Amino acid sequence: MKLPTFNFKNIVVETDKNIAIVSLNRSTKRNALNAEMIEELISIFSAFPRYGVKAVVLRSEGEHFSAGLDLIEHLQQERSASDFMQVCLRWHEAFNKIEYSGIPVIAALKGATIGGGLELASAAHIRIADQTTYFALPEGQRGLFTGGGATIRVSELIGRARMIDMMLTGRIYKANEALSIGLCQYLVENNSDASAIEIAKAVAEIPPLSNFAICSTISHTRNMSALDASYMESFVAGVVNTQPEANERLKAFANKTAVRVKAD
Ligand code: 1HE
Repeated sequence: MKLPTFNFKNIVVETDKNIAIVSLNRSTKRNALNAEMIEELISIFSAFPRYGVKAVVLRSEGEHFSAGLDLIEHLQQERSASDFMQVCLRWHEAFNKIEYSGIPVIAALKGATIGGGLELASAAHIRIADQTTYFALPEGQRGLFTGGGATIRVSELIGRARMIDMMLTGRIYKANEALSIGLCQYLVENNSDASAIEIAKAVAEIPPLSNFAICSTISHTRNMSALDASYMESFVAGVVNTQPEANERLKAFANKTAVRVKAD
């Protein structure tokens, strides 16, 4: 798989076979998300499906995943309410591209995963933390409010009460506790990057149609009635579960050549 050369200033994109590795590359500013970086994320996540990317690792340079909204840019731009609404629409565009892309995105988290950084992480399909990772929503302390989809995604991950508590009190969740409340699904000793790459390579082996269904259908059902969601599920399953790749895998199961699902 070959991607064209992109002239990004705030992110770096590399490939490893059929997976792409997107690194936030603004560590001197603790990977704070400025408007330009959001545009770059929109561009790259829009491009991935065209180049056959099978899975994505989203990681950061430096010690912190992301310190959230670029507070200095926000201050200096003297934005009006409608200016900031437009900013939020671009954040939503970027993060929806990630969540609804149909391509699995694995986030490798470390250090500060704060505010908009947590909003970005929560758009990924799998979050891996290491022992340095911590999560916070200091919006209240800064006199701000979340604008990148946290009201939907973070509240879904941990529940409304915990999210409101984080925003009101500035409560910090360190890695262990974060794992137990669902802010991340994996906690590794060190180097969440290596674990994310390993998982990305494994999920890249899943048929693309299955990945497309897993990494978009479940998100789409959030806005549907149970009746409509089950109808859509049957529709998607009708297409996915009759694909030739499924047939091959089921034949392997029948021939006893496929791996068995065992706990030990
Ligand atoms: C930044 C930002 C930023 C660092 N915007 N420039 N987010 C926050 O409230 C978190 C703000 N940041 C911090 O609390 C700390 O910077 C960290 C805990 C992440 C890291 O601390 P430290 O001691 O390693 O770094 P530092 O000295 O605070 O910052 C290093 C540089 O990064 C410094 O720039 P410099 O030019 O003076 O060297 C900082 O200004 C810069 N920097 N964080 C801009 N966030 C859509 S709405 C979303 C709303 C939110 O995201 S609210 C959460 C905001």
